[in-house]
Amino acid sequence: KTRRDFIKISTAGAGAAAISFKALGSKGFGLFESKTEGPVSDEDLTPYPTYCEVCFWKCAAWAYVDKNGTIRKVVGNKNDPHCNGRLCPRGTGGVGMVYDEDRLKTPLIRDTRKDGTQYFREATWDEALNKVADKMKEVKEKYGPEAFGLFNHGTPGGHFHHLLRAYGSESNAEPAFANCRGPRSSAYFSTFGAYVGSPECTDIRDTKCLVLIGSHLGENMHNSQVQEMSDAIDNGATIITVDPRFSTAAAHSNHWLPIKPSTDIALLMAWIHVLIYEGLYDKDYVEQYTFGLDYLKDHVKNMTPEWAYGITTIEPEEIRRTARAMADAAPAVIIHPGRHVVWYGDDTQRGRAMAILTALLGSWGKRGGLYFPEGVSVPAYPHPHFPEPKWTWKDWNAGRYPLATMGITTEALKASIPRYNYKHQLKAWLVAGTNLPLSMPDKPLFKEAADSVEFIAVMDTMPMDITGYADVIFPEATYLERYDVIRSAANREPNIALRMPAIEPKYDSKPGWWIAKQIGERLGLHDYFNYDDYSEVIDWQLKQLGTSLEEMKKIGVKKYPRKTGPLYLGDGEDYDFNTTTGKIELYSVDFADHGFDPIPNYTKHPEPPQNFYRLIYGRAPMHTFSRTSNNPHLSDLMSENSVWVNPKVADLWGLKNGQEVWLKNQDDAITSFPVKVRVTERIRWDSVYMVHGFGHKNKKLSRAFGKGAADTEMITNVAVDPIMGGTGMRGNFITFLTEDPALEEKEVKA
Ligand code: MGD
Ligand code: SF4
Repeated sequence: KTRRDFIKISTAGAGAAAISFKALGSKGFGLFESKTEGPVSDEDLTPYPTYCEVCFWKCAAWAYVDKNGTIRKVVGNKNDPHCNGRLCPRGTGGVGMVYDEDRLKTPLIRDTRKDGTQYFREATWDEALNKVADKMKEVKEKYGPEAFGLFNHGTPGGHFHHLLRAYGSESNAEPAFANCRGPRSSAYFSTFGAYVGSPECTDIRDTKCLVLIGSHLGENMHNSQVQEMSDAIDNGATIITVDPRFSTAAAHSNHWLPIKPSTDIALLMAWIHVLIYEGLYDKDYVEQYTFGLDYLKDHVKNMTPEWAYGITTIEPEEIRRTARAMADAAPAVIIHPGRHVVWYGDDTQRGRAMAILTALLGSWGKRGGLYFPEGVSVPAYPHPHFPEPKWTWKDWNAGRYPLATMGITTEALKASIPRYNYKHQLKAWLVAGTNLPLSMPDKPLFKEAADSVEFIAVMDTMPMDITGYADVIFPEATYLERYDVIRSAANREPNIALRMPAIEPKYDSKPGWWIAKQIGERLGLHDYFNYDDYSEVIDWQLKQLGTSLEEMKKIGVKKYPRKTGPLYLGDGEDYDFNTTTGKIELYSVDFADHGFDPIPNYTKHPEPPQNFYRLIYGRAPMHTFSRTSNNPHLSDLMSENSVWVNPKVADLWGLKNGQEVWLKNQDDAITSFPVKVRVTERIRWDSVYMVHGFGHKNKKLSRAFGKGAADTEMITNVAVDPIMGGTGMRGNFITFLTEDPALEEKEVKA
């Protein structure tokens, strides 16, 4: 028994009335109707501007509300470059987050019954806020404010980040860095002195050749990117997809390279070899803008397609053909930088290889390649300087991972466990908008950390698995019920988008900004929260940007002229890159200084033992991570995941389509739930594939509980990237159990 038992939320006497809300023609994602009302026309609806929170593309949208205060539909804002007026299925179904009857409805506090069992009881806001504020005061006195850590993701996390900084801590980490795009940031920054950002600055609409390396656009649904890809296909662009699985993108490709997993760097280096040794690279561009061609040429001398064939299983001629196709299209060619890129622990180096290839093709800063994005800088609402913490997340790393630019989640976990003996330890957590049990690899590490800290407060909209570890739970209002930070992501045209409430928060939920402010006030931090309503902050910011809340309520999105110059480099134009040499670094001076390979090398990774298969995982177009699995509309489209198994392997094991199996990994971890087999040629025989985000363990998620299996449970081996601390997750191998392991255990005991 642990200090903090995982509680499957069931409150004494929670039970708010079930909502009579039903999707009309649920597959169509047209209009959602409540049971008691018939269809309405647009004239009877009031539109409110928002931007979507179902994934992090943040498409701007209009939420249409009827006279009874029900949101009838959410549609894309036509003026928004993230969506061009069209939302993806998840965005349209986002309204299901509001009307999900499983939502968190009141603040909850962990309590212990007379018999010692723990449970959550309903609490008033005052009681819950006081409890968190008191704990923050106590931690500050006992250990210093730095010992209070924050795990955050998405916009809600931003408000808590502000609170934490005002309180004196910068001990925060979000999965979006170390579990997602961190290696890409380090790779592109060290090569070009710039980031690719989100939305990525890929000029897909004008490209002639799109190279996808483990990026399954189409299944990995990022709205405008997928729209542009579909236009590029219509315009006859060459699509090259490198994936051990025949993905949706592969099905639309001219070339599908079913690479042996974990060998991508060898393929990339062979492509670089062909471009250089066949003289196909952009000589003027490389001469003018890059540093280190001679080193690179020497480095890849023996990295021939024949060499790569032995590693990747891709035919040498196919490697040459595809390299030539890229060169033919250059500079209108995109080596897509990918997004969730933490695979094998050498991911920054793989990113570097992709960036170097991009440079040789002369496509950075070129039409149809990667453009120069520009964003709007939103001024901070005036507040006193944040206090200087004595230590920050950087100190957990103790000199390791020198290129980490954000807190590393696994380091935050280790800093929470006394036996790791970190000099700077975390004693308590705030968790905002991240479901750590399903997003963190190495579940035993997460559990030990959660059990070690003295206190956990979670702010979520749903009773996700993470809430079972909390001492205090704050029910946040969903994105359609609250004001939030102004969206200002960089794009071709600088732009901003407003999120305002379309309806009042349901139940006793409150917006994240309000919760953060209330805690701040209790800690005597009023000057950092010097407003009554967040709309005042937004209005002030908008006025600095030459508009107002009043105007933005009518338009939702505002575009601004560019100030930083054109989207693309002019021919032969002088350009100073923000790197050590001022050039695009084919040879990274920074990496050499830190003792890392200045030019990427292929290293061999462990292979599956006999009877085991490499676990690879990805996304489905109707779901985002674990956050959407219980959404009534999206679960209606896909309610569980399956495990893709090659027919040869299925034969060997006697597995049939639709049969339920449990998965067991190399460390004897077993999935909590069975998962259905999908027998398909679309996956290589040495690997299996699953969609991430299923296998929820909290019974309060009435649709998602026990549906499918969690890939995360199988990811106990993490290959850490020494450059920036990324958590490589694809070095895990699974085998099949065809009998219920729990039954087996019972039989043994009997
Ligand atoms: P989700 O699983 O979607 O994302 O990991 P997470 O950030 O944990 O969980 C989001 C949580 O936020 C949910 O609990 C949801 O209910 C809550 N939430 C949603 N909307 C709101 C809101 O408005 N307010 C509040 N307070 N809460 C809200 C994502 C992370 O996972 C990322 S970025 C990547 S790329 C990795 N992907 C990945 C993978 O592909 N496979 C495996 N095995 N692990 C992965 N981990 C990483
Ligand atoms: Fe929402 Fe889809 Fe846009 Fe993501 S891509 S923000 S889910 S509409």
